[in-house]
Amino acid sequence: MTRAGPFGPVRQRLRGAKRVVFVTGAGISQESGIPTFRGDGGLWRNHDPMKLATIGAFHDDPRRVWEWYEERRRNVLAAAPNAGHGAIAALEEFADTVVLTQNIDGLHARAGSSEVLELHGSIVRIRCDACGFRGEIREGFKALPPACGCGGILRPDVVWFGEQLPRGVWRRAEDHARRAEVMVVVGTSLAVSPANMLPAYARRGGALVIEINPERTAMSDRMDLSVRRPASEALPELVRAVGG
Ligand code: BJW
Ligand code: ZN
Repeated sequence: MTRAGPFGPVRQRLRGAKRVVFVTGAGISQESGIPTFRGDGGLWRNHDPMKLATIGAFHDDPRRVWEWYEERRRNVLAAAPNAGHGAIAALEEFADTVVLTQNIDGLHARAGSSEVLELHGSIVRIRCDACGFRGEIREGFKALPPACGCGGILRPDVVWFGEQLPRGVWRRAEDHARRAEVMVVVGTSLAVSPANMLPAYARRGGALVIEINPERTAMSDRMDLSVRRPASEALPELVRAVGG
């Protein structure tokens, strides 16, 4: 690291920035003990996404899908936000800060971020497509798949492959991306659409676009700066660069 820190090359544009938009993915929660999807140790190494994260898989075998989600719900509810989530929340002292997250773990809000758009839903929220029930349930379910009072089968309120993102959430996310002054893309492989279009929207709108990821991604070449460090180290430095 140089004396200017990892953000040295863009320091002038960061200092005093007033609208910072984050796009986050599983990598930011990896240091809270929540596994990522792709790469070494990723969930898709040992699990077939088409058997666990599609509505077809849920209809075929809701119990199998629910067993996987119950295990992950226990892990998420026992996890705590890390220094990366904390730094994003702390940035609110200096700039309008919005978090567009693909994560379903709720850790940004628990760290204190006040404007978080959950693009892929929430693993803590449960819904019933038969009667429209939607609510947070933190307790484990005794029987799987859990039944709704209406007789329908409950499901996690997450977005599976082939499903649309919640329309209002996506519209607001696009809008924030287009109006960003600085966009920071943290801990995502950018393999999944439409979330992976957000950096391009920001770029077209004239934003400075920075990536924080120990590994290269498919979009690294289109970033103004790629910081190859873990989120928990790089994000506190980013806050210093904007605020200090
Ligand atoms: C660190 C770090 C540290 C590690 N610090 N960094 C063909 C058929 C059907 C659909 C499609 C199709 N082709 C394309 C599609 C569209 C599809 C898609 O994109 N598929 C691609 C995979 C090909 N997308 C959709 O289906 C979306 N809906 C949609 O498009 O609707 C319109 C439509 C409908 C029908 C047909 C076509 C279009 C919905 C996507 C929903 C994604 N759902 C999941 C599961 C959510 C629920 C759950 O968690 O159980 O969302 S999949 C999974 O991937 C999860 C994540 O949010 C998402 C993104 O992953 P993320 O966050 O990027 O994680 P990783 O693991 O990929 O990367 C982690 C990164 O962190 C790595 O780069 C590491 O290096 C880094 N890292 N440690 C910083 N300490
Ligand atoms: Zn119901």
